[in-house]
Amino acid sequence: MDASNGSQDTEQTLDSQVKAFFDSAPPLQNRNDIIQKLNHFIQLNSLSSENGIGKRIVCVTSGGTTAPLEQRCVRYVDNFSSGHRGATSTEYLFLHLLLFLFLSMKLFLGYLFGDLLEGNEYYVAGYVECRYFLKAGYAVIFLYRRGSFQPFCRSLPDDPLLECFEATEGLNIQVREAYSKAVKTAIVDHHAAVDSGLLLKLPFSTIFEYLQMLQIISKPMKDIGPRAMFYLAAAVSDFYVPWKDMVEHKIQSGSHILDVKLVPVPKMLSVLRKDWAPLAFCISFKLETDSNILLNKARGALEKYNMHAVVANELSTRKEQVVVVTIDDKITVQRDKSKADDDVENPLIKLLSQRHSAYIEDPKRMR
Ligand code: 9Z3
Repeated sequence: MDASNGSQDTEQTLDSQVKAFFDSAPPLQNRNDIIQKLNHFIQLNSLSSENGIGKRIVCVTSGGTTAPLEQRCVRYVDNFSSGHRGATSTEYLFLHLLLFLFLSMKLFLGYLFGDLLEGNEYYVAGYVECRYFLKAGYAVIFLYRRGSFQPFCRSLPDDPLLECFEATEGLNIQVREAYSKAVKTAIVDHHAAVDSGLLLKLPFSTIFEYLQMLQIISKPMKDIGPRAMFYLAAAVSDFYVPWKDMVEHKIQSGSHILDVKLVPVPKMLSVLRKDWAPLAFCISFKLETDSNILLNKARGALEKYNMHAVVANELSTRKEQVVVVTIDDKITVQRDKSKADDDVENPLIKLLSQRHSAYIEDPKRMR
C-alpha cells in the first residue's frame, strides 16, 4: 500500500468514525433554539465589519466534558477542568474591547484639547492604542460546562449567593460590605457584555452535547472566514461509550467488577480544521502532568490537527505559565508575579490576538 492510499484510508476511517459518532448521539434537546440564538449573534456582530477591521468572533470552549456510562445517567467519567482558563480568557478578550471604548474617549479628548494639554501626544498615543485594541475586540461565544467558572465572577467566593448576601428586615436582601465591589463589577460587566450582544453563553455537560454544539457553531463561523477564531480550552473526553452500546438503566452494584468498554472519541479537531471552518484561526490546548513529554505532545497535536497554535500547559503550573507552540516558535508566557491579581491569560490573549491579526492580514502566510 503506498503512502497516499494510507492517508486516504485514515481519512475515510475518521470520516466514518465521525459519522458514526453523530448518527448514534442522542439528539440535542434545544437544537433549534441554539441555532436561532447563534445565527442572530453572528449576524449582529458581522454587521459592524468595515474595511476589514470589524469585529472578530471567537468560540471559547471551557470546562470538561462527561462521558456517560448509562443512558439514564447516574454515573459518568469526567475530565478535569474548573473552567477558569476559559472564563478568564473570555474576560480578557472583551477587555480589549472595553479598553477600546475608553481609549476612543481618550482619543476624542486628545483631539479636542491636545494642543492645550500635552501637544499632540495624547491624541497620537490614543490613536495608536485605539487601533490596536479595536483590532483586538472580540465577540465571544462561550461554550461551557454547566456549573463551571463563569466570566466576570472570578473575584466572587465559592458560594456567592450564601456568602455575598445577607437577609435584612422583611423580605429584603443586601450585599455584604466586603463583597459589594466584586458583586457590582460582576453584575455590571456581565450584563453589559450580554446586553450589548457581545457574549453568547451556551452550556453543555456530555461529550455528545459538546461536539454537536461545536459542529453547529462552526457552520455560521465558517462564513466569517479568517475573522473567526476557535479557542479550545475545554478538556474533552478521549474515550466514551457509544450511545447504542450503553445500558439504559443504572448499572447495578452486585458484581465485583465494572466491565464497561470505552472507545476513542473521533478526533474532531482535524474535521474542524479541514471541513467545518477551514479559514478560522484555531488554537487548541495540550494538558499533561509530565512536563518531560508536554512540548513534544503539543508539537505533535499542532502537526496532526493542523492547528495555528497549541497552548501547552502542565497541570500544577497551568495558572503561572503556558507555552504557545506554533509552526516556527515556542513562546513561554508567564503571569506577571509583581501584580497580585494578574493572570497568565492576560499576556496569552494579547499574544494570540496579535497572531490572529497577522493571520487575518495574510492567512496563507500562517499555513
Ligand atoms: C487545557 O489544557 C486547559 O488549559 C485546562 C484549564 C483544562 C488545563 P482550568 O479549566 O484548566 O482553568 O481548571 N485544556 C485542554 C485539555 C485537553 O483536553 N486537551 C486535549 C489533549 O490534551 C486536546 S483537545 O489531548
